[in-house]
Amino acid sequence: MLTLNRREILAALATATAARLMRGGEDEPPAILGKRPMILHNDLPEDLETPVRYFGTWLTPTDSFFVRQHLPRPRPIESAAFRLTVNGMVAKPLELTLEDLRRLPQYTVPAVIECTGNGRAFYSPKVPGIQWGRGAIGNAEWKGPRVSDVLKLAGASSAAYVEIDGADSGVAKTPDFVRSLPMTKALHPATLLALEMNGGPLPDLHGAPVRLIVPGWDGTSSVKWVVRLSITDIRNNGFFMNPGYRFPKYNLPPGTPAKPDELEVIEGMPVKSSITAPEDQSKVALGPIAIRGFAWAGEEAIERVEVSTDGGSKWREAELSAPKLPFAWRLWRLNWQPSDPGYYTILSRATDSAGRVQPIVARWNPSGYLYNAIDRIGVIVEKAS
Ligand SMILES: Nc1nc2c(c(=O)[nH]1)N[C@H]1C(S)=C(S)[C@@H](COP(=O)(O)O)O[C@H]1N2
Ligand SMILES: [Mo]
Repeated sequence: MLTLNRREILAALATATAARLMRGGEDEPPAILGKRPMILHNDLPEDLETPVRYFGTWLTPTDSFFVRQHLPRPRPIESAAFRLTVNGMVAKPLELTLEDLRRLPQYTVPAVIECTGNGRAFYSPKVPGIQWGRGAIGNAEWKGPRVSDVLKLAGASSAAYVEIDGADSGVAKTPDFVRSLPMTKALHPATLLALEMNGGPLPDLHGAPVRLIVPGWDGTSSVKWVVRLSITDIRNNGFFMNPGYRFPKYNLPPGTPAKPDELEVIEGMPVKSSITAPEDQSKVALGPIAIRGFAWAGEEAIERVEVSTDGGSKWREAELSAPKLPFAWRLWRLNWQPSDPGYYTILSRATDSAGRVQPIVARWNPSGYLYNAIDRIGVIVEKAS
């Protein structure tokens, strides 16, 4: 096992080649591809986790937003050469330019993207896959036309699915990245083809020039580098729909395999809170301590976050940031004044607007998806010297 320090490598040092792909003429070498130093799980393709100390603002800055890729990034496309194909069960198949997409009404949606495997490292027994901790998640403002407006342009019929293809293509044993989105979710007014992220152009790492945003669903649904939408009655059955990104219908004894016909496609996300300060196992001085974190609940809004500083015996309600929205997260904070030095176990537990509460134990599954147990850290409170 690598230590935390060794995992937190300056990505710029680790992949000099990737840095060369950086466009623009900065004076000093930037951190990799416009990112602050991230927890580097893979360099090619880039899998970058946000260290918890970067969280603390409602919008996660683009330069610290996590990155997840299964395949090498596609070669950047000249804006003028870009075409989005819309085909299948449509009256009028289309090849849309970026200008066509910009001419449609533009909408802004704040939404979390959380990787389905966020928190995988906390499952016991361990499961294979990237050992994400708390940082395969971020909340950003996405802007672009609605998928529904694009489908209207093409005269899409009332089929069951939209199939979405990203420009990244299969390599070795990893197949092409294609996903199916149920039409009801595709037509939701918050489902966008994003051209912008946090008020700036969508960066290449996050799917430029066009990515899908499926608010409230698992990160995998938000296909990057979108080049084709196909209207169809058949759900895609490629790796990223089956067996990838499926969850057991029934609870499994931890450590046991799932029956393939008892796996379901993951859609909406569960209620979850994470503690971002203090850091787990850190030392803090005796005195007032701000305990902070974020909480989100997929398509629901966060109603309440409770915090315990004594291992779950007593709970206090944390202060929540406005606004209270579906899809986006809320930051929370609890001011704590421990009376004595010593070791403290701090827990956070969120409740959403549908009444869902974070469980004590997350549902173990062979792929380590959807980890959402009550969060837990330990801190050492020391007498100020
Ligand atoms: N084309 C394409 N889209 C993709 C992926 C990918 O590998 N290829 N990864 C998905 C997964 S698993 C996640 S969690 C999100 C991550 O988005 P981000 O890198 O912008 O944070 O993108 C999704 N979209
Ligand atoms: Mo993911």
